[in-house]
Amino acid sequence: MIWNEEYETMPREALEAIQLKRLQHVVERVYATVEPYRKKMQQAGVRPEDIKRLDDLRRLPFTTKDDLRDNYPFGLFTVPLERVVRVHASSGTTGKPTVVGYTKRDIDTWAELMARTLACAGVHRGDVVHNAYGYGLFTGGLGFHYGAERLGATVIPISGGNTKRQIMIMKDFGSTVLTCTPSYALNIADVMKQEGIDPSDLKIRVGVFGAEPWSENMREEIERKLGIDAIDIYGLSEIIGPGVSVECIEQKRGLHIFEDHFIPEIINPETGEVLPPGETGELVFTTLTKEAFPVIRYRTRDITRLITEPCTCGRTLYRMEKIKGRTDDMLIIRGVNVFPSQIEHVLMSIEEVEPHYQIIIDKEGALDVMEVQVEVSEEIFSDEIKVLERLAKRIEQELKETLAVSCRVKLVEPRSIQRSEGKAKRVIDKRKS
Ligand code: DLL
Repeated sequence: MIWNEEYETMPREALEAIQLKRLQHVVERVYATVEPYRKKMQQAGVRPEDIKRLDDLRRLPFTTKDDLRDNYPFGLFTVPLERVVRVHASSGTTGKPTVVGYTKRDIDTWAELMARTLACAGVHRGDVVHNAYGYGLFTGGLGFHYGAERLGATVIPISGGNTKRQIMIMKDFGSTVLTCTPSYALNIADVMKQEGIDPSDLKIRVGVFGAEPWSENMREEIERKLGIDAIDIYGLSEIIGPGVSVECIEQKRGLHIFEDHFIPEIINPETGEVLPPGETGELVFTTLTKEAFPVIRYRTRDITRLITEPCTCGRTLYRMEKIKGRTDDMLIIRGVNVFPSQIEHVLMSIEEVEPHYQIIIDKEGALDVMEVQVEVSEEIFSDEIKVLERLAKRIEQELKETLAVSCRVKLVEPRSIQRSEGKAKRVIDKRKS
């Protein structure tokens, strides 16, 4: 089902006309109300009236995470705090969190976008949505909650953690939709197996998973283990939270971006130059309708490409490919660029290993060394040492072929790698400490 037929299937020309009008409005507003935006625009020699065509967007300066930090906590809000009815924050691994604010109308927009998102993933009125995204400053829990309510589904606001209880509730309440991070979905599948629960005894039909990168192979693994359709959803706090883009159940290929609210651009992360459609680079977003916290050309650091070909689902909205990694995720191992997603892809294609892994980077003398720890099943772990060694060597070989750099593989006992209840921590870079 398409939640908002008018906007989601609009001819491109009409959509672009709306985008331009909204863009002009938001640029005027930040220029008039937010000092740091005005200053940056003045330095770049561009005024709101210079935005005459959509292409003029590229004349505006970028906004980065540092701009948000420099104006912590509320410095980039365009409205007084009395009009802000909610704040969220992104955790951030170091230092202060990034704070974002919503007016009443922003919350309403977000609920509409999340209703569209869920509908796009094949969720409908009458579904029972088991929402295991974390509630709190993280945007996942409440974002899904409001969207599912707007859709007319029944929400179970379970949040993350206490996996055995989650499974009991899913079973007893007849949940039909599971929403959580993909790593937590796998964790749930494993606990079900341990508890001797057959997923086919549950009514879960579809999962809407995001908030962290996951490979195609990981999707297959989740779909097989839980017997469901697994849909990818993308978003980030700075833009609105979840509800920026999502795959459609019809294709599961590429995530439709709600372009009447957000303009995507792909840039070369080194030069800042805008790349032509179809090329891979850093994703940049401008919000068109947010009131309290609009952002202009926000550099997400996420790497993807835009797909402009039409989709069979009927939506005219462009799609973005599944996120490949982040510019700041990229590991440089002895001068070679490595994305954790490439490692995941290889691991998930090897039948003998489990989908639980961690990447540990360290230095030995001047040399970077990378160790990939991955769990194997009980049966394999109790096999002869020789068998294990042979398997580790085989994985090392496959990783080397894909990554063009060698690494060590350590096969570890089942359940020895810490399980995630939210975003998984895959990489430990000891060179940084
Ligand atoms: O993770 C919002 C969200 C909640 C999205 C629930 C989807 C579902 P932040 O905590 O601000 O917001 O983290 C945003 O997470 O820049 C990406 O690097 C990563 N990310 C989010 N969704 C995906 C995805 C939420 N589907 C950051 N695939 C983003 C890959 C994702 N990475």
